Amino acid sequence: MSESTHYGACNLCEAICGLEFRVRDGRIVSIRGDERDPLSRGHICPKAVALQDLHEDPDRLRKPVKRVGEQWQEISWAQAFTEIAQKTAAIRRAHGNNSIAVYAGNPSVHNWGNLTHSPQLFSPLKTRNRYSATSVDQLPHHLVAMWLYGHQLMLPVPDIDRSDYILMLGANPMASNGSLWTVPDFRERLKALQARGGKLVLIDPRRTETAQLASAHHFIRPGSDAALLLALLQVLLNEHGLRPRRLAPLVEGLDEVAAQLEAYTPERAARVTGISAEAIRGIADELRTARAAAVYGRMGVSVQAFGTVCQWAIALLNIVTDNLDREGGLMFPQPAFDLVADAGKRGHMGVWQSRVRGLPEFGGELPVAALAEEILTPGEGQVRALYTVAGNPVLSTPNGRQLEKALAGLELMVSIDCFCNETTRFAHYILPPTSRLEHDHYDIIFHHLAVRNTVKYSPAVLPKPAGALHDWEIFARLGRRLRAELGAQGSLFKRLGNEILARLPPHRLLDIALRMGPYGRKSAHKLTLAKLRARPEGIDLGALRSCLPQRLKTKNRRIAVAVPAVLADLARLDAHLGAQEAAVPGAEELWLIGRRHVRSNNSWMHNAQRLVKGKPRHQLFMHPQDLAARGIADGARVSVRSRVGAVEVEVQATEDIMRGVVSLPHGWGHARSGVRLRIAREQGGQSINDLTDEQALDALSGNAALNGLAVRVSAAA
Ligand SMILES: Nc1nc2c(c(=O)[nH]1)N[C@H]1C(S)=C(S)[C@@H](COP(=O)(O)OP(=O)(O)OC[C@H]3O[C@@H](n4cnc5c(=O)[nH]c(N)nc54)[C@H](O)[C@@H]3O)O[C@H]1N2
Ligand SMILES: Nc1nc2c(c(=O)[nH]1)N[C@H]1C(S)=C(S)[C@@H](COP(=O)(O)OP(=O)(O)OC[C@H]3O[C@@H](n4cnc5c(=O)[nH]c(N)nc54)[C@H](O)[C@@H]3O)O[C@H]1N2
Ligand code: SF4
Ligand SMILES: [Mo]
Repeated sequence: MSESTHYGACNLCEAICGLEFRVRDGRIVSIRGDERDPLSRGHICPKAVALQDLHEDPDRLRKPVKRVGEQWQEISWAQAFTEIAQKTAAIRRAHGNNSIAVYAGNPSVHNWGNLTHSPQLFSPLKTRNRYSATSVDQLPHHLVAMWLYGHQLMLPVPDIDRSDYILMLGANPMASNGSLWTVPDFRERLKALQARGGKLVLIDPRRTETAQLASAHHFIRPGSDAALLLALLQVLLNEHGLRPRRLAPLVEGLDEVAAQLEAYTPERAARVTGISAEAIRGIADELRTARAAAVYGRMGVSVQAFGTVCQWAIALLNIVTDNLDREGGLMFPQPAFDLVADAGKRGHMGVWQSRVRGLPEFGGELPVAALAEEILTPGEGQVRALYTVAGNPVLSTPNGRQLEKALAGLELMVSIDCFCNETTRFAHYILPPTSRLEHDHYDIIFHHLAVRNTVKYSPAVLPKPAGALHDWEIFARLGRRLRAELGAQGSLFKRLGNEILARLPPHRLLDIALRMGPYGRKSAHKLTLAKLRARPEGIDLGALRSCLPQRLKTKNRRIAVAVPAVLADLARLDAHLGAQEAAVPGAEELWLIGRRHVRSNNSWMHNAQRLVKGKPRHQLFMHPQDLAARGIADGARVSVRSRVGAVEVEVQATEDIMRGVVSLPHGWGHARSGVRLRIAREQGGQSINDLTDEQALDALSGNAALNGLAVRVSAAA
């Protein structure tokens, strides 16, 4: 009997918790939190043990498969790569570069091989039809970061461990474990904040798991946060005449903003948000007087019709109160593998538009709400082939039924994915990578968002099976075949560079990046991969430090807050607020919002028995008075209808949701034909994205407005 212990980081969500794995005879026998991890300090959630379930899942694909009619045939990698490369090249020759689209899903940012090697596959395609989960998620954050700080990845995080006051909107870290805020063990950090006499004030249409711990919670009508945030800014800028002192040399345009916000009074905000003017002035006072405060907002305020205005206003609140780049306020992490140093990835917008609706690209990607119409609408540039990587857009993007129709008509669809799920069942080829336990990991993204600067390399826990390929190897090999098929591209040096990069495994790139990085050979740390290997629990690089003047990437090295595009969007906001003022809560139309649960992760972890056991968690939450008004009983089946579709679900009465609001989690609805997820299929539930509307966008960014959708609910027939 052989037994061994391994250490690593969990890469299921953004918290990157340190784990300890015990392995006996090639099988996992336990997964526990690693108390020595300097960031997570032993914290884990129930999903960590599901890493074993994912690995052992009999439904997980281990070999490439090709769809022949209704059947899936196992084929060799060589056959898969040859056929895919030939078919892709033929489609491109016949219909041009943009006839091939790419969609990258959420795990792409959690799997470092995708980050280092996906350009091998996608750059040679030269397509403008690139999509990802970013445009159903955090796009407004990138846009605001690019405008204010000059780099799309300059996303400051609340320095919770030293803060005294956090105003949080539309986030539920008790379920999500933090987002664009790597904050493992949020509960303990919050308790410590409260023990110091600090406060967490939460704004959410639902009394969430986080609300239960908050010092104060205010219900808000979905989609009205911009009115609240602008009123807070208005009170601080105009009623108090507040201007930052410490940040003054860096900031320009505040007077212009102040003048534009005169009309956003707390009284007006009260009428649309449901939060009293007195409470709004109270929050402004608390923000103004707290020793160190942070304003933070996530999915609820990003993925709604005014996501960008909200994120801009949040950034400005932190600037006006002098809390940006300050201990206990909002700080910029400084990771060892530092992408902000990469001048090439600063971000750009509107360099091209989508063909059908004219939506702007951001950072080289188009809004995914436009993907289905780009496939379905005939004409030059119509999408005929699609690659999906680590994504399940049928369940994750608005109007999933429309996307299903589109996928069914593709000439070629290739999915790099471990499961045959709601999306990949439409593929002609599924290319499955190794499991998360079979490859090594370094978190390239989330150290940029972490509440402490730390660094950690996680070697593979289990050996790679014979014949299996990692994600990065699939990208590298298929990319090489494709380049050959498309004809050699670029200069000799460019081709040489490609060949070298394709052969270098991610860990070799990491070693180079560490040496070149801020803790590398020019620093006292002298980080190398070897040093990381010797310290598998991770290395502490210290608390977050003020760094804004050096890190700022804008051309004039200042923060120009009066962003013209945002100020221009206020007219759209005014029209929306007018309509919302007139709305009667709980009348015919209800506002639909989403939710997350700690035992679930987007759409793809419902095949783990350990996570789905117990009573179902996908009911529609609805206020008892809204139910009574419709003569519907708690627990009944109801029909929920929107402009694009209808679903039938079970309803659960709860006073933890605001009147006029209903909530349904996303990622459910697995019982579709051809889905090969035996446990998930049995779970019931419907996809909220069969209701969400591909036309409902934050017009400024192109991000989908998934929260705050108007729906009607009635007893099921
Ligand atoms: N367990 C678990 N963890 C996860 C995930 C998961 O699926 N499960 N997903 C991961 C991913 S991909 C992400 S992006 C993060 C997301 O992380 P969070 O944003 O923290 O998670 P959500 O639960 O989506 O929180 C959004 C909150 O916004 C509220 N809300 C909805 N509409 C509005 C509105 O108009 N205004 C306001 N103020 N609030 C509103 C909702 O009630 C909800 O509580 O979580 C990550 N972590
Ligand atoms: N209505 C509504 N819709 C939402 C949201 C919401 O709050 N409400 N949240 C949105 C958010 S924040 C996000 S991030 C998106 C997520 O949207 P997606 O990224 O499209 O969906 P996921 O459910 O994360 O699907 C992940 C896929 O990756 C595969 N996979 C897992 N690990 C790996 C790996 O290591 N390699 C490869 N190649 N494949 C892997 C899984 O099998 C699965 O098919 O959903 C969005 N959709
Ligand atoms: S919170 Fe859970 S899923 Fe997220 S990294 Fe930690 S253990 Fe993994
Ligand atoms: Mo996300």
